[in-house]
Amino acid sequence: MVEKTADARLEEFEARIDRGEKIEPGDWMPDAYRQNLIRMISQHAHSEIVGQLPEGKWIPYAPGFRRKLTLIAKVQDEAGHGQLLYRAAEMLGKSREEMISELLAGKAKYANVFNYPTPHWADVGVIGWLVDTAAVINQTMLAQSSYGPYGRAMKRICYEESFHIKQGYDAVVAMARGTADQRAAVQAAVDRWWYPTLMMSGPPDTISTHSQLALRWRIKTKSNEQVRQEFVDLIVPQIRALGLTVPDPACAFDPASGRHRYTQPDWEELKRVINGDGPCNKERLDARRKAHEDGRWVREALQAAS
Ligand code: BYC
Repeated sequence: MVEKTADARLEEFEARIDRGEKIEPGDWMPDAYRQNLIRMISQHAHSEIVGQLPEGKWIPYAPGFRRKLTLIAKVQDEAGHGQLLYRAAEMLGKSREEMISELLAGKAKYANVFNYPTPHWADVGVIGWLVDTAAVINQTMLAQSSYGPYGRAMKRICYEESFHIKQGYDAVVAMARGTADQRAAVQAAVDRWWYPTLMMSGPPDTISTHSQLALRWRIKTKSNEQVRQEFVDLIVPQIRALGLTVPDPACAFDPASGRHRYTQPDWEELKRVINGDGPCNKERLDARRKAHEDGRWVREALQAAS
């Protein structure tokens, strides 16, 4: 049998992507496709795991039994999402241990939003509502990813994330219809989370380093900017319907484009926060390191039993 040239294999790979076929772990793929997926999926897995912390902190203080139960369910879901995603990345050839040690060493990235504090119960509602809405818009797009295991994981995750949005929205509605103090608290939380949530969709196409390749190979099917615009168009009417204010005086509906105009976040702040210099990076990584140490005996017991 004649061995195919690298060019012919790449051509065949790209033709499969153009036909909308899914790439599976055992299929031939360019190394840059594999490395990009490992990078993105492992960062996504870390985001789910670190993302448990800002809201998890509020479990003991949740106002009432029903809110406590739904918050526990949500935080537990995030742990499950992390497991699914670590598995999807492992199938590409990088071990879970390696990914986790990079996280604990502070070398791996995870979503910027989880490096901000949650000083009030209102933050829990606003994270569920704003952050999870931004996440679902992005993940609905990623469900169409050319890499089969990632797309399938996204479908399952999006079902659960939709429940998370309801959990957050329900808490926000209760506060927005509550006392003047509750309304002020929820507005302050919207003010805190607005720009970090806009940053969550990633830098604009002009400065994004990986988007071009990710779009060419349909790892992503929309640009960061498209995803962010969809989020703004969906969420701004919801914020206003609750009598709350978007903390951006320039944010306005533009009838000509059918889109909302808005002020771009500070991209230098994103760079600082994802590179370790955000308000809570140290606290988050210390919590993960402690959890990893506390769980050592479980890993050792499982290893001894296998
Ligand atoms: N945060 O070239 P770019 C959740 C990094 S969790 C951190 O545009 P890309 C939830 C980027 O990684 C859901 N880092 O990159 C959980 C890259 O760094 P490296 C989280 C960011 O990958 C618990 C560099 O900047 N979702 O829903 O094309 C509770 C250049 O950027 C960010 C995902 O992880 C950021 N915001 O696009 C509640 C989705 N933005 O690798 C909720 C999967 C950029 O060169 N990921 N960077 O060192 C993606 O969709 C994309 O990777 C991104 C960025 C949109 C994040």
